[in-house]
Amino acid sequence: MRLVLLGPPGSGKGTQATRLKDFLKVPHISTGDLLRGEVAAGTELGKQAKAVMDAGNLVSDEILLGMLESRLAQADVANGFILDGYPRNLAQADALGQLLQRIGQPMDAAVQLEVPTELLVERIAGRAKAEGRADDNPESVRKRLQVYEDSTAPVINFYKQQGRLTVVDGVGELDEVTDRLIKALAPAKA
Ligand code: B4P
Repeated sequence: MRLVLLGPPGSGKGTQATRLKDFLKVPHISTGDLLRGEVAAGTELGKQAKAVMDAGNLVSDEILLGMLESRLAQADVANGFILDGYPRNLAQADALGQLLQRIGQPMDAAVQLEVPTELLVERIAGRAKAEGRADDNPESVRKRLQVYEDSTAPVINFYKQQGRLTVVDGVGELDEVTDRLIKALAPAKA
């Protein structure tokens, strides 16, 4: 199964991907986690990305595509993957389509987790308290939500127009949302 998980910051993409990977038996690839890994390791890429991420902006398409290409070249993605956090704009959606075609791994499903904005802000505020992530401060969160509206929402429409989008309600207990996702993915998994 090659799944692209879409949704605004705080919609539960990372949270649910962690759960779904056991069900689908494929790795969870989070571009946010890959970037945070680079920052933590103090690499040149991480140094470039940190300020951009902390401000709630998107890291350059070129860096992201390079990072994703090398991750998708690893052996564990042979049976598929859950992609979380990519694509985040139309250029990335286009690059992803070309990359998957080149490596012979076409996308099976694109799923959008839908959550109202007030709840997104509440969840991220909760994570800020619990984990202290550098980009979970109110100013950066406002920016991330704006970037989502401006750049990522068109990606949702792009997949919708292609008839490839499934929308799943992301409100509720973690198990409830996971169950909804599993039901929504059943046809693509079969
Ligand atoms: P990400 O790491 O993707 O961060 P995110 O959008 O906030 O989502 P995340 O997956 O972490 O959170 P989740 O919704 O699961 O990106 C961070 C930054 O990296 C970006 O701003 C950008 O700078 C950069 N970046 C990443 N990808 C990029 C790309 N492709 N191009 C350019 N730049 C890129 O969860 C949030 C919180 O909600 C958690 O605390 C969780 O516990 C809680 N939660 C989840 N589900 C819940 C539920 N059902 N009920 C209650 N709480 C819930």
